[in-house]
Amino acid sequence: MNRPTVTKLAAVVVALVVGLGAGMGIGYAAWHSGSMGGGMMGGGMGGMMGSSGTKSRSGPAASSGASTIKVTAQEFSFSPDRLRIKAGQTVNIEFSDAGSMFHTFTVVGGPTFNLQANAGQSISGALTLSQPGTYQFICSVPGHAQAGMEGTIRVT
Ligand SMILES: [Cu+2]
Repeated sequence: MNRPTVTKLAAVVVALVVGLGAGMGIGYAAWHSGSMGGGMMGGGMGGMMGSSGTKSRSGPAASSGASTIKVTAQEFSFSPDRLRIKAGQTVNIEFSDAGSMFHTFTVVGGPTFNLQANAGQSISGALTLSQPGTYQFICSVPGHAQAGMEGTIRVT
C-alpha cells in the first residue's frame, strides 16, 4: 500500500485504462456482491467506478448521543486521514463526498463498516472498535486507495 508516489500515479493510470475497457461491468458486480469485511476487496480490482453507485451503508446506523467524527473524501484523499478513538467507544462517522466521483469509507480488518456516497452526498454510520490497535480505512473503489485514499484509525 505504501508505494512511492510515481508508482501510485502509475497505478491510477492503469486502473483508469483497465476501467475504461472490459473492467467496468465485472469490477462493479464483483465489488457490489463481494464481502467487504474480511480485509481487502475480493476481486474487484479491475474496474473503475466512475460516478456510479449510490449512497449506502454496511454496518450500524448512526447512534444518537455518540460523538461525531467528520471525514471528507475527494480525489484522492481523506481529510482527516488519521482518526483516533477509544476502544469500545461508539462514534458516528459522518462521511462526506466533496469530490467529483463516487467514494467510500471502508474499514479494513475490523468489523464490517462501509459508507459510500456520490459526489455531494454524505452519510453517517456508527463505528465501534473494541480491540486496541491501528486499523486502516480506504476508499474501496479500485485504484483509489493506491492513489492516496487511505488513512488510519488509532484505537487506544
Ligand atoms: Cu474513492
